[in-house]
Amino acid sequence: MTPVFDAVGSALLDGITDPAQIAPLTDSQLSCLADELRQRIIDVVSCNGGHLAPSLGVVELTLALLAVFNLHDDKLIWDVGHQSYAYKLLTGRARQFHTLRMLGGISGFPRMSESPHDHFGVGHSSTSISAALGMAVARDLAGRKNHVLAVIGDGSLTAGEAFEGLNLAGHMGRRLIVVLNDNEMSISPNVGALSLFLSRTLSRRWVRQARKDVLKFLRSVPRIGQKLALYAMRGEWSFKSFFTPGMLFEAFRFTYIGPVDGHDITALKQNLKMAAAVEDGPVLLHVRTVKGKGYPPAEKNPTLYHGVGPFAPETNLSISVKGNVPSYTEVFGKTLVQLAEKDERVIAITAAMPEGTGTNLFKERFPDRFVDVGICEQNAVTLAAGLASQGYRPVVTIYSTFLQRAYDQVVHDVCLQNLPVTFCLDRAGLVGEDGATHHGAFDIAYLRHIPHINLLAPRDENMLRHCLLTALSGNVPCALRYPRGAGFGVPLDGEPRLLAPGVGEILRQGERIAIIAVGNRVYPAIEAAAVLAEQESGINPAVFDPVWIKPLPMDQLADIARRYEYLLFVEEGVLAGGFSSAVLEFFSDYNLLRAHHIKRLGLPDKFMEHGSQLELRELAELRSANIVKAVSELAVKDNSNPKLKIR
Ligand SMILES: Cc1ncc(C[n+]2csc(CCOP(=O)(O)OP(=O)(O)O)c2C)c(N)n1
Repeated sequence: MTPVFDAVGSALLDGITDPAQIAPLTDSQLSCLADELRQRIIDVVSCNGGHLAPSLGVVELTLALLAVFNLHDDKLIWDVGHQSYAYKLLTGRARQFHTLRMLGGISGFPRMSESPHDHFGVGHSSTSISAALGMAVARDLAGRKNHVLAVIGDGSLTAGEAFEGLNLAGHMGRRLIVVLNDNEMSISPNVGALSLFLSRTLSRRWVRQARKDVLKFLRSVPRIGQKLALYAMRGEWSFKSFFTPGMLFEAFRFTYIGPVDGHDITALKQNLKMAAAVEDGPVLLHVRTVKGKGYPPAEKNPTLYHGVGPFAPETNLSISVKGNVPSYTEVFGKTLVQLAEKDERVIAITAAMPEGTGTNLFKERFPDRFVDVGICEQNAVTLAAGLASQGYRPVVTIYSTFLQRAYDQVVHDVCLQNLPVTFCLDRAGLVGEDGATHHGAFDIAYLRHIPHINLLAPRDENMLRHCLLTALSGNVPCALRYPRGAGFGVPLDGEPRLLAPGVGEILRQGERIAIIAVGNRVYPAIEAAAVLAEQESGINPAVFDPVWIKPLPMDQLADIARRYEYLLFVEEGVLAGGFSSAVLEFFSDYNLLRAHHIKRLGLPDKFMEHGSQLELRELAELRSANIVKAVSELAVKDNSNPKLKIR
């Protein structure tokens, strides 16, 4: 093994190419390494953006884990994986770390394909305990002895899947270590009864009082009272575990250890060793950390620094330069408040993302009509169904990728009963640097086949407002999909207006060629059409915005099929089962297909990786220049056929 360093004060981090180099380090060396890790994380995240506060909070925990466990043999799963930057730096990726989240660079989340030390791919929360249990069962079947660990945050612990994992792990009694990283935060402050149970308020104030009462009672027992009290005090540890979160985890048949200071490397190592020594069943080690630890602005405002764009660390202020154009999220958040002022039935629901979905405004204005369910997307959807069944107009505000979790609830609880729940799917399409786990690639495909649901794709932020009003005014389930980031900077009409169901808009008349573009691809299509029309080629495409993905604007589409021979579809979603596939099904069912020449642009049948949204759109051939090229190719292809020759 290469020695890590020879003198105190020299750079440790760059010498670490293998996690096995951590174990021999002294605690004071580890604490120097912690400083270096923090600095490197801040340096890189301030350039590339990323999950800053979560990663800073687990630096000591990561070092202690690597010091105690053998990552060549033991298995470690990070829940969500947004806190894994120190782990990446210590497991052979320090040299590539500057490429974090960049196209072709290392991912912002653990990926099995990226490193042999990423034992399980993550990005969506609360999977770690189930996956770890699976690995523990596999280990036992193979007669191996390695440890399996899951590190899960208190926010991620609110999800049903985490409890399903705990429940089964307790029942199966396998050897497994769950490390609970308790920082009292999800992205925003954690919610739910569980968070109160874990909180310091309960375990300090309440325990102190309970302890006093019990001792008073024991002392009052005639003759032996004093002895009983002494005995109880000696049994402090079990006493504490009875009245602290230990109660909960022990009910799940876990051995509970903690709480431990998550920034004290010595204590962490000791307690991890204790956990590793438990041979007869699962252990939960409760670690308390400070989110954003070591970078004061992030400690002060962990929500803002949970996930950031590039910023200047020395000024601590300029987190990503904001343009004048509002984001879809902002426009949505304001419009929802505006509409809720007039309709008391409107209730906003988020699954732990008030800031990300723009519902923080709503929360301030209508605290009684706002529900943050925690990271519980299924709960969000069925709760909405319950509200809708009682005459309310719940709006589930959620990222496209996270609604995947609640597919059955959308089908079974909402659509089957035709309940008027509105789903506002932010981050639909390519999200950029968060990559494969976070792209909203599948929503059209996983929603459009469900009976009763309506599905709208606004082309800009103004249209988003009309879509929202339309969804809230209907009597059926309705989903809107809109992308991450700034809108197109179009003027916003004073009042949102109702859209006629299943009616799209012809935005440009043309000849022989029609571009049918969905949502945020409409403007690039218009731009492409204008470029083409200016060229000598004589190509002059029409542009159609269907607005509605379901119900399809059938009359208009049928007309397009009759009038245009060349059809180009563009959508920022998977082609398989997506919008163009719906239109082609319709054309086929109604015998509308003639000798059309058709090309479809959309997301391919593979997971798109991370990179900027622009780069990824370029890769997926979804930008206006790609549209120009695709139309030209359609036309050129057909120029070989004199009968259909373009002018
Ligand atoms: C299923 C799912 N829903 C929402 C998210 C978005 N998300 C990422 S991290 C996070 C908070 C996690 O809180 P916690 O587990 O306590 O970790 P911390 O960030 O506090 O370290 C949320 C809501 C997600 N990754 N997965």
